[in-house]
Amino acid sequence: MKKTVITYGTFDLFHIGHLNLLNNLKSLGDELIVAVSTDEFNTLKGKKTIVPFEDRIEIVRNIKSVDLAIPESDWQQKEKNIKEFNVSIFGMGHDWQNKFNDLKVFCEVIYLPRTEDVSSTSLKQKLKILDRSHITDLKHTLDLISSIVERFE
Ligand code: C2G
Repeated sequence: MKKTVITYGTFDLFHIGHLNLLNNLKSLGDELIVAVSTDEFNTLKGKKTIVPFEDRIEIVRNIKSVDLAIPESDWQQKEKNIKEFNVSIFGMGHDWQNKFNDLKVFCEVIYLPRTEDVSSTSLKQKLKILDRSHITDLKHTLDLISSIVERFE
């Protein structure tokens, strides 16, 4: 019987942490389904994203390990998805450790190690430093420091 694995996430600024998780999950079964959080659901999660949903799901859809990508639009759809796709394994990164144990009545629930030192949040911070307005702020600060130094010369 085909072993289907499912996972859920935002997958903003798709990075190696996401790829490692998807590849690890696919290695546990024959088919991997990924539910990608819609922009509206991310607002519910209190999560701001850079990349719009249509692009995030299209990127995930084209990852070699992914067999099907579907929208994640609410917290309650997991049980329905597990039943409709006859899922054997529900998997997430361990930052969600024990948060979805209620699904154990429907399928195996696993939490895999996260990839260290990379996250959408850290990438956004790095991008922010490159942002023009940030450079303008830095220039103003330097001008202020220069004017202070001149007074003491
Ligand atoms: N992840 C990882 N290593 C990282 C970053 C993320 O293994 N360095 C994993 C997370 O643990 C998660 C998946 O990649 O299992 C997707 O991460 P996010 O896009 O941040 O997903 P999140 O916003 O946590 O949404 O209903 C569940 C939620 O939709 C999960």
